[in-house]
Amino acid sequence: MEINDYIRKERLPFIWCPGCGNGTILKAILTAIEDLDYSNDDVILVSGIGCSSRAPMYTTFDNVHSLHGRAIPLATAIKLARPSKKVIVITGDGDSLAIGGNHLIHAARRNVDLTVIIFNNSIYGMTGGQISPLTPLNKKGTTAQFGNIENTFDTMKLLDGAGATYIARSGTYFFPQTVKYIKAGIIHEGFSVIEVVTQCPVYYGRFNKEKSPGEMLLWQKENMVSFDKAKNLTEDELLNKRIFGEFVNIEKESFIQKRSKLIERVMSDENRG
Ligand SMILES: Cc1ncc(C[n+]2csc(CCOP(=O)(O)OP(=O)(O)O)c2C)c(N)n1
Ligand code: SF4
Repeated sequence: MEINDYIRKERLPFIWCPGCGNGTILKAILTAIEDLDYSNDDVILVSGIGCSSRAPMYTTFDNVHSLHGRAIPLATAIKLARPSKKVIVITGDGDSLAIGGNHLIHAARRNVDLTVIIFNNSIYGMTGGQISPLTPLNKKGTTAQFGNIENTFDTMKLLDGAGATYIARSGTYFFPQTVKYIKAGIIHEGFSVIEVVTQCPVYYGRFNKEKSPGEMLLWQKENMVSFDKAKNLTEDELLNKRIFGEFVNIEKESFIQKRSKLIERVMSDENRG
């Protein structure tokens, strides 16, 4: 299938504002799925609530637009019921790390076979620019008009600590890398998360005087440092930079694999007496 075959054309135009990065990430997801040669029946997209969570509705896959923060438990249930399907969660930084943060860390701990794509625009877009757990220190939002005084999560460190077996960060400026990490995440057996830094010019950009979507993309070009390059930089040199690349890519028995073994054991003649 080709990328256009995955687009639900009757749902167009997108609700997204001009210059929003969400369309770029959706294209990266569909390019990855096209490269992997999956059909409509192979993939299920599950999202929460937010501008980013609208993405599945523009696709022809079976998809569920669920509740704010609750996409991961729903996706887990779908994966358990249909283990042969590739279940992909589409979520915002608020959806996944604020209200949905607990689900994210426990899915990582269990190594559930899901791929989670975090659209990180550093803000709550849909509800008007409130700060999220990924709004950088001192940056502004409607709930932090004099600058954010809260520290942010480092999603990569958080998920590494929680047990995720594939984690990567990219940005809308780095399209080929984004596709590459999404593909790697989808074929990975276990819990995979790809955080994609993206631009919300309407709320994040406007409040923070980042004038245009183009300038926001150039910010990524100049301030996102590759994982390998970052190893040779000091903490001071890395201040205010974001590192992109694959942070973790390990093999570990996944939740579905363990569950299959458990079912086999429980159903064995020995246990059934
Ligand atoms: C239980 C619940 N709480 C709050 C909301 C309101 N709400 C909808 S979207 C959203 C935040 C969206 O931000 P994010 O997840 O970062 O996605 P974005 O819109 O930036 O893509 C909030 C707070 C809701 N719909 N449901
Ligand atoms: S509010 Fe921001 S994240 Fe939402 S569609 Fe507009 S630019 Fe995109």
